[in-house]
Amino acid sequence: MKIVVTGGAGFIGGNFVHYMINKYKDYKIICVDALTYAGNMETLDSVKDNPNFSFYKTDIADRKAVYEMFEKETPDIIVNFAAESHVDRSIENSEIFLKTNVMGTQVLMDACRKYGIKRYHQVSTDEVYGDLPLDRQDLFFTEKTPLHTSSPYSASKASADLLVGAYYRTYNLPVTISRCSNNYGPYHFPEKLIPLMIANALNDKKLPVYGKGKNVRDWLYVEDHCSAIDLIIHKGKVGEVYNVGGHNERTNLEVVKTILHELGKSEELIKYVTDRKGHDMRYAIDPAKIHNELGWLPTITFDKGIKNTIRWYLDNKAWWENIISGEYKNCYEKIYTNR
Ligand code: NAD
Ligand code: TDX
Repeated sequence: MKIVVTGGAGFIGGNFVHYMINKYKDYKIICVDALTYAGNMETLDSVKDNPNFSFYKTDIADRKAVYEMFEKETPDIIVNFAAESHVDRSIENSEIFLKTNVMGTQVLMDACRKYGIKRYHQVSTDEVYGDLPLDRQDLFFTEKTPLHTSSPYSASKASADLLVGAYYRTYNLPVTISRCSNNYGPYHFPEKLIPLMIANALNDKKLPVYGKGKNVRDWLYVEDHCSAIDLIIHKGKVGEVYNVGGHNERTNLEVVKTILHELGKSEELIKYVTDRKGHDMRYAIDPAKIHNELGWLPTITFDKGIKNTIRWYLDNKAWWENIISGEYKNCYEKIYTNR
């Protein structure tokens, strides 16, 4: 089996590459990644010399390059992780989000139509459903919840999902879509809540909590997301959407305080800053479908996962210190100074 993993030098794609290489010794994993600010070859250090792994530095929106890769590799399955993924950046400027997340998806699916494919899998997000109110704990996102987006990022992901559905209906392209809740774990780029708070706490820098910190996210350890996608590409039904989540809801403040507690740091490091524009209040996934139909269940509790994650950031300082001391520094200043 030959599987193309786009965005494999990023957080979830990188974890998925490791997961698949370790689990399927006879599969060929082909990583396609443009190496944007979020892509990092160091994430692929341990697999880069594996004979079952190859790497293309390619933009998924570059039709010529994508077609060439298809001609050379004749893949069986595409798993599309490649995306601009940070909500705050999409609020600053959404242009690249539309190009990569929507047009990149189109190019990949056109290549699938032209060269033939067993499965095109789109890695989507729970953010396409919008948000839920804090005072309705009985409500969850199901696969039937209407798309209702808030940020330019989520609008671009929802647009891509609609296009994937259109290619299934119109051209019979064998597609599946997964919509997962917030991931955390190793190799998470330190602009996102959990790694940013770990890095700042370790450096005794202020921890910028948006608004009052009451927004709720539904956290899933990244390896559990990888196992869900593995099941969907092998056993999922073509044309279907699968929600992925583990009922691990936490307010942002709870998450930040847990990190401070685990690191033995003072809560005085918390700094409440101006809220994110259009900030979604609560995400909460109902994973009943993937559980009932494919037998998927998460295996790592939040308590265990956050400990693993903090341990990983302590043991792999070079990986993230390289990032926060480089070009990303300017972006951090832009988002957080005078906020
Ligand atoms: P990330 O930002 O860490 O990684 C994205 C990767 O895609 C990077 O390696 C980057 O270089 C690459 N990339 C960006 N533009 C590209 C392009 N035009 N061509 C080729 N490669 C390109 O993102 P992530 O957090 O790993 O998210 C991966 C996917 O999962 C995204 O599609 C995201 O929408 C989705 N998702 C993320 C989460 C989460 O909590 N992080 C949750 C649900 C869904
Ligand atoms: O400095 C911060 N302070 C803060 O309070 C940052 C970076 C975030 N936050 C808040 C905003 C959110 O309520 O923490 C929460 C999580 O923020 P992010 O880590 O930026 O994630 P989120 O906006 O929830 O989106 C993530 O999950 C869904 C991913 O980045 C998306 O790619 C994915 O689709």
